[in-house]
Amino acid sequence: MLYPQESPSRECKKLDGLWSFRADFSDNRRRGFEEQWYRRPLWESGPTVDMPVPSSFNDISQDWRLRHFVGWVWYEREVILPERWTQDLRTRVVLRIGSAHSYAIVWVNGVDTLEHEGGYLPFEADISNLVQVGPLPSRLRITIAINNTLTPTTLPPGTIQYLTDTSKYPKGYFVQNTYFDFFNYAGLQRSVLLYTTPTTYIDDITVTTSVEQDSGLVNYQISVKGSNLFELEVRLLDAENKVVANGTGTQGQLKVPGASLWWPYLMHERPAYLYSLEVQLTAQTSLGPVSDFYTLPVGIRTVAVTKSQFLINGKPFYFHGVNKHEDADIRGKGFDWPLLVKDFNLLRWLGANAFRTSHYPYAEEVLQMCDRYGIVVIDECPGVGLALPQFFNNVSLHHHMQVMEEVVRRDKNHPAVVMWSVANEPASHLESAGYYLKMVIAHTKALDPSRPVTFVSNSNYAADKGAPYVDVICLNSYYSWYHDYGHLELIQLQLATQFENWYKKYQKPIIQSEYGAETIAGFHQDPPLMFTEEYQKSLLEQYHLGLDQKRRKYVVGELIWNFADFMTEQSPTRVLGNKKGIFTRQRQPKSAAFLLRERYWKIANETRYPHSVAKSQCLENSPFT
Ligand code: BDP
Repeated sequence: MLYPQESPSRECKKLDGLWSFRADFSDNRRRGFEEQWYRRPLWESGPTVDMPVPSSFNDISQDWRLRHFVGWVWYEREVILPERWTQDLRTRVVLRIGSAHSYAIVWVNGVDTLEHEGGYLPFEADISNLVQVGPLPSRLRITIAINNTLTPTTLPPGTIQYLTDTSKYPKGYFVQNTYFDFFNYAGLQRSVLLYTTPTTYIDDITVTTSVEQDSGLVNYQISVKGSNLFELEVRLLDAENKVVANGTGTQGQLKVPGASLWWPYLMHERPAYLYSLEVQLTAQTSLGPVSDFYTLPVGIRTVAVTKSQFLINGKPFYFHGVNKHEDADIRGKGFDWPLLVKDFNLLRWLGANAFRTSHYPYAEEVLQMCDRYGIVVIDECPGVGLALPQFFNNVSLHHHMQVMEEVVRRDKNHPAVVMWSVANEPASHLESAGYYLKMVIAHTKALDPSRPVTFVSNSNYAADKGAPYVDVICLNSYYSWYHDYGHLELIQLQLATQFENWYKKYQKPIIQSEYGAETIAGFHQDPPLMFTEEYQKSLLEQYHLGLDQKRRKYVVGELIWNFADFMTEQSPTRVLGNKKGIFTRQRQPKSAAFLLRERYWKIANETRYPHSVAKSQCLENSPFT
C-alpha cells in the first residue's frame, strides 16, 4: 500500500481538523446501529461534540466516562470535493484511514464502504462510484464507527470481564482486561485523507537492494491496476537529482556504479543517503490516455545476520537506542508533527541510532523520518499481551498473519527497517505458543526474505519455545527492578548468566531489547533508592558494565526501556503511567539521559566507518552536541 503522495497525476486532501463525535453510552453500545446513525448527519441522532483528528479521544474531554470508554464511538465529517474529482471519470478517488483502533466500519453518504480489523495500520477504499454519480454530488459525508474492545482474537488481545456480584457491581457491569503495559488509547489517531489517482494507476512498488563490488543494485517490482495496456518508465535519481539509472517494465534491476549506501546515523560520515525512484505510467483507457507518477525514496543497503553479528552493508552494527511509544499529553497516541520532530532531535542529541516500535507499528511519517535521519528500526506488530493460553488459537494466528502482511506491505520499502518483530513477551514457554510463533515467523519470512525476523522474549532460555525460529534473540530483563529489587550489586552476575545461557543454547546474536527502572523525575536519594534518578542511573551503569563484557562478542544491541514516560492503565504499581523514561512525558531529560548520551556517543565513535575518519569527528562536528 503506497503512502499517499501528491504528484502531477495525484492530489491529496487531508481531513485533519474537527470531526463530530459521539460515544455510544447505551447499555449494549449498539444504539448507533439500531438507530442507523450513519443514515443522517450525526447531530440529528443526538448530541455530538467536537473531536480533533488525529488524536486519541480519551484525554480530550472533561468527561471521565469517555476516558475509560469501551465500545463503539462515532466520528463524522463532511467534505466538499473539487469538481474535477467528481466529473472526470478518468479520476479515481480513494478514502484512506491512517489507523482506527481497533475495529472500524466506514460509511460514505450512508453507504457501507469499508471495514477493517486492527489498529495502527492504514486501510482504504476506492469511493469513485459513490462520488461520481450524477450532477455534482460534491458534498460527502464520511461516518466512521470505531470499537476499541479487545477480545481474545484481536491484536493485542484482551478480555471483557463481567462482574456479576450485585452487592458490589451494578447490573451488566464489565471491565476491559488488557495484558500489556500501556493505555489502550483509541480513535482516529492518524490522518484520514482522500486522494486521487488515474483509473489506471501504480498500485504498488516493491524495492529490494543489494551491493555487488562497488555497485548498488536496486530491484524493483511494480504492480499496475486498471488496465493491461500500459507502459512503465523508471528512473533512479541521486540526492542531487541526477539520473543514475533507468529501466522499463513492471520489474527490473537498476545498477548504480559507485553507489552511495544508506548508512545508519553516526555509523558513517554520510548517513541516510537516499535516492529517488521515479515511476511513470502511461496507459490507454476507454476514455483516452492517462499517466500516473509516483516517487519512492530508496536507500541502498544490505542487512545480514551471522552467528554473532548483525551486519549492515557488511559491517557489524550495534543497536544503541531506545524503545518508544506513541504517547503524549492530551493527544494520547494521536500523530503530532511537533512531537515527532522533537523526538528525533532528542534521539540525535542522545546519539541513539535505533529504536523498536514497541509495541505496534508507528505512523508512516515516523518511518519516513527514520529513513531520512538514519535511525534504524525494529518494526514490531501489535502482538503484545499474548499472555494467556487461550490467545494462541487458530483465529488469532490467522489474524496475526494477516497483520504481518499489512505491516510488511506498508513498511517493506523503508531502508531504516532492518528487522520485523512479530511479538513482545508472548507466553513463549507454552507448546501452543511455540507452534504459533513458528507459523507467524515463517509467514513473515516468506513475505519478506530480505529481512531478519524476531520476537521479543522474557522467558527463560531453557523454556522458550519460539527462540529456535528467530534470527536474532531479543531479551527483556529487569534485574534489580522486578527481581531482587534494590539489589543493584546483582545485575552484572545475572546479566552475564542470561547472555551466556542463551548464547550457548542458540548461537545467535543477542539484543538486550529492554531494561530500565521506574523513576520519578525530581526524586533524589543518595545512596540510591528505587524510584529516584540516582537509582535509574546506577541501574543503567550496572547494566552497561554487564553489556560491555559481551558487546564485541555476540551482544549486538541495547535498547533502553523507555525513551519517555508514558500512560498506562491505572494500577497500584503505576504513578500516572510508566515512569521508566529517560525523558519525562513532556520530553525533559532525567539524569539518566545524560549518562546514556555519553555512552551512546562513545560507542558511536568506536564503531564508525570508515575508521580513517578521525574518531572524535562525529562528536565534535555534530550540531547536536
Ligand atoms: C516489559 C514490557 C513493557 C513494559 C515494561 C515495564 O515489554 O511493555 O512497559 O515491561 O514493566 O515487560 O515497564
